[in-house]
Amino acid sequence: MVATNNLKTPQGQASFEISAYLQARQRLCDVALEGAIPIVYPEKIYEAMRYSLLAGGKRLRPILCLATCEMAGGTIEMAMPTACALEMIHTMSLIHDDLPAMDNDDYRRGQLTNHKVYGENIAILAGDGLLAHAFEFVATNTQNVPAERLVQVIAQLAKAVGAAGLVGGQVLDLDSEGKPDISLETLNFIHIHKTAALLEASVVSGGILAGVKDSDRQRLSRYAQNIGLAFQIIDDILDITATQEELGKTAGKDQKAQKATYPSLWGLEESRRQAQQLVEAAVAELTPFGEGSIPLAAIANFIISRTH
Ligand code: GRG
Repeated sequence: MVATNNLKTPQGQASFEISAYLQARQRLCDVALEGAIPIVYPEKIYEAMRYSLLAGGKRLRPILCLATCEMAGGTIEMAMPTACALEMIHTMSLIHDDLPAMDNDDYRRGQLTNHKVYGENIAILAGDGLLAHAFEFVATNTQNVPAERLVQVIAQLAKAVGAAGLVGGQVLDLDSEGKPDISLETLNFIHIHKTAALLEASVVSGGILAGVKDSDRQRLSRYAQNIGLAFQIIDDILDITATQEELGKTAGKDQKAQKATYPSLWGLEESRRQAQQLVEAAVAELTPFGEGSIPLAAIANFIISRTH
């Protein structure tokens, strides 16, 4: 049974229960993900893939995909395979990001990182397995979507992962370690690619599945790029202000790695102000979608009020 949007309009005033909405959507995604990777021989690799995929997480990327598809007139059923694929890709990037050769972290999503439990070799393969499975899953499980839209979605996901997206952002991020004085331009490049690209793919793929026209697709891209940068600014702030228990991963890592961050460039208060401005710009892109855009607007606001 698909959860409703919890839209309420008391005395003509629109209100929207974002935490109930996110919880319900998170549950839907968790159920779909639970069934997406059965354990078969050789069990070890499937267990490693499931260990990180099913460890929780906000499920923000799949939720964005579902919400955009619905807003644009599609259904949750049309978008769920893509939503699951986005979470598989995201989880792959977390596993690889945590490896000793990358960010070298021991904790993620409140538990030991994949390589700490399964070893580096299996963790690399678990990421590779998740990445490949994501594309197979979209291609073989999507129903009631014209093939040409599906091809566009697959292209969108691939672009977000490759050198024009996550990989490119990660390369510059690695280069910037120990260089606290990199420019705002470089910092933006890193996060537009490392963080915003997959959020953009999440939103735009939801729109493509529902068949949005080109001008709306561009609006969706701008909405997502803005929330992507706002998301990263808040991530940088939380790395300073939140505890390991709240984050589920090691806190205070940026300072230790002498990384330039938005707070290191602007300070905490200005960083919060910039994030707020980006969210306002994002929400402005949703105007033509009318009341149907309430969930996406609420998600944008959630991104800057989040505590983990
Ligand atoms: C190997 C093809 C390939 C790509 C990987 C390692 C890498 C290249 C990129 C790193 C991408 C990365 C880890 C970006 C950080 C994005 C980010 C802010 C993650 C935290 O996301 P949340 O807060 O986490 O949504 P949860 O756990 O809630 O899902």
